[in-house]
Amino acid sequence: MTDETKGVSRRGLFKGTAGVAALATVAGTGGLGLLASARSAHAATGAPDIAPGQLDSYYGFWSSGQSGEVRIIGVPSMRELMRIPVFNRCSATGWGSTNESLKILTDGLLPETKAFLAKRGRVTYDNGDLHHPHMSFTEGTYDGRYLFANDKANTRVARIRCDIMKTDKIIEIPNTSDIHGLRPQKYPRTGYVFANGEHRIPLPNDGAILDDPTQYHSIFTAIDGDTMEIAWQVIVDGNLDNCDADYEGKWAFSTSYNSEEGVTLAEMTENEQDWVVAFNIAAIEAGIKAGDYKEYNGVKVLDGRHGSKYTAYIPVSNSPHGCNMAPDKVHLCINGKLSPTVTVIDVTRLQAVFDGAEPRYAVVAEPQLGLGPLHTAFDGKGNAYTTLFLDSQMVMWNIEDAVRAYDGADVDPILKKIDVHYQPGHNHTTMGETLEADGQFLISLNKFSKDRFLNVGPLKPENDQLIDISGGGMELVHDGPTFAEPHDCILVRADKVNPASVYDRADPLWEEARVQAEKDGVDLDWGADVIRDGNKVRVYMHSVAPAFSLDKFEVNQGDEVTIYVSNMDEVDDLTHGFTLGNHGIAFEVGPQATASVTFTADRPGVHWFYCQWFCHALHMEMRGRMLVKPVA
Ligand code: CUK
Ligand code: CUA
Repeated sequence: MTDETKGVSRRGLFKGTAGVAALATVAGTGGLGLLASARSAHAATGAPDIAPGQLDSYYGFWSSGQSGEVRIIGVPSMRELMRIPVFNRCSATGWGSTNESLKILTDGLLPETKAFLAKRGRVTYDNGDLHHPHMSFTEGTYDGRYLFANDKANTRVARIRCDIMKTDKIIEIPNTSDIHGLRPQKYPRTGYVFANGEHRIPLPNDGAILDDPTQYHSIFTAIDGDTMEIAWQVIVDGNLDNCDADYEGKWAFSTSYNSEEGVTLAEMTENEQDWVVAFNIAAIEAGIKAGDYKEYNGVKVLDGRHGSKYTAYIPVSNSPHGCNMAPDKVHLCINGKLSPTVTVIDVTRLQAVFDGAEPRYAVVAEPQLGLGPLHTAFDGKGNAYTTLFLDSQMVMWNIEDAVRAYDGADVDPILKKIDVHYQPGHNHTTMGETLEADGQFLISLNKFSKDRFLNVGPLKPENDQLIDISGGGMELVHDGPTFAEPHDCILVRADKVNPASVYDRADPLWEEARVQAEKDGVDLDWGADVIRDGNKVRVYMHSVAPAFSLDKFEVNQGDEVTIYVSNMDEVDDLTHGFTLGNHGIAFEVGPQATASVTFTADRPGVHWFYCQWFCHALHMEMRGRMLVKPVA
């Protein structure tokens, strides 16, 4: 296949020769023709110019912070492709009101949380604070199975199935408060999902200990990514912030601020130094086997405070933030935040530290990069890119040069700085947290957009900027406004992700509907049935554009009604919806999917239900009536 056949202009090709040459080395990985055209186009026009109908080369999975969802953004076009509801509610898809989504949103809650919510007339939380979406790994690279994400607000971890791009598990993490840093194990596979409890609380947090911060703890959690059950937890000193894992399956790391274990800002920033905690996975697993733990809420909790064989505390400057493992398998970058430095730890030296070496022995570089380093990304060619929050800059530097400078060589590791707009938090490179880091694009997730877009009032969007790094430098090529508030993203080569276009009728998502239909002797696929069971009524219908299989059904006022809708269209992109007027009920029914909702029919009268997903020329006619007979 030539670039001509991908629709790249000749002019663009000539202008983009450097990029095209670089691409030749990674060709055959799918969809890369686009990179050439995006790059050549921006050379001509100043922005990545993806032709209509042209596909992106990378899936970007974006967090959304306090919005509680995950967004899929095409890169390099920066087009928003989809939103995946996770901890939030979604008016379009019915996430949070269908039985299938409520099961996922409630099953993993702790009993005391369920009781707390029940007293407020609710079954689950309505909000979340999703910072860190990361894909499952096999042997150091993305495997396209799952995404995992944290909820800082309500101490939960979610899993998204990448075959259908829907959340399939949400669990609440006991014994800890406010899950922040989250990363999957990279090798040999995920495996564990590591999650940091940020805020220190008493254990147990039952009110027996209140204003005595010396008895608060932070806890590091390892979740089994296959079962979404908690494998073990480790109590640590200090606060936990961000985390990462190595490429050999030996270590996990967390940045830790507040070594003072204070509870006020002044107390938390008093010390000159905080630390990185290194977790020794093999030692922890042996400790679990040997029974060296206490059980809290059914979870095995090890003591990893200072002096334990499970952890090492490596001093770094006050209040480190980002924790990023380089794809060279050796260097772990700890971003200084309050210090202008990034501390580089050689993970091959960690065993020596566990064997008794002085902890700073593991530090092999500490370049001074600028003010407010928060996060670092990698190009797979030995360079690192660090966001400077206070300087509003991205700095590109060479890791080996930083190591040599730390050894006394007269070399400046800084290669280039560019302005970003404004105050960047996370950054990310294409495939940059995997062994397949390809050094094509860099994203800067900026916390402030200020004057970069039309003024939309006091609340302004964030600004996600795309930077082309393929030519060995940094060229800012795109501004992309986003709603509150991406903290982190990953950029996954398109061929790693292969979602289905229609559901499998055997999908476990609606297992309960399947079981109930069987009990009721009803065909879930093709049925058009109303089953009465005392004051419970189960309505089964299917949809084939442009009709539901029932155009009316009748229930009595006060009945508990469950409506099951199966979309039997087998056509790519033929989604139907089910909205029940004046009942606050609306949900998506994807092709070959079943979805259901349960409510009490306590409004006598005629209520129309309709399909809210434009599906056919007769979409407006795709509707029917629910007749609610008053009870005298
Ligand atoms: S944190 Cu937000 S900028 Cu939650 Cu990963 Cu650093
Ligand atoms: Cu079915 Cu609109």
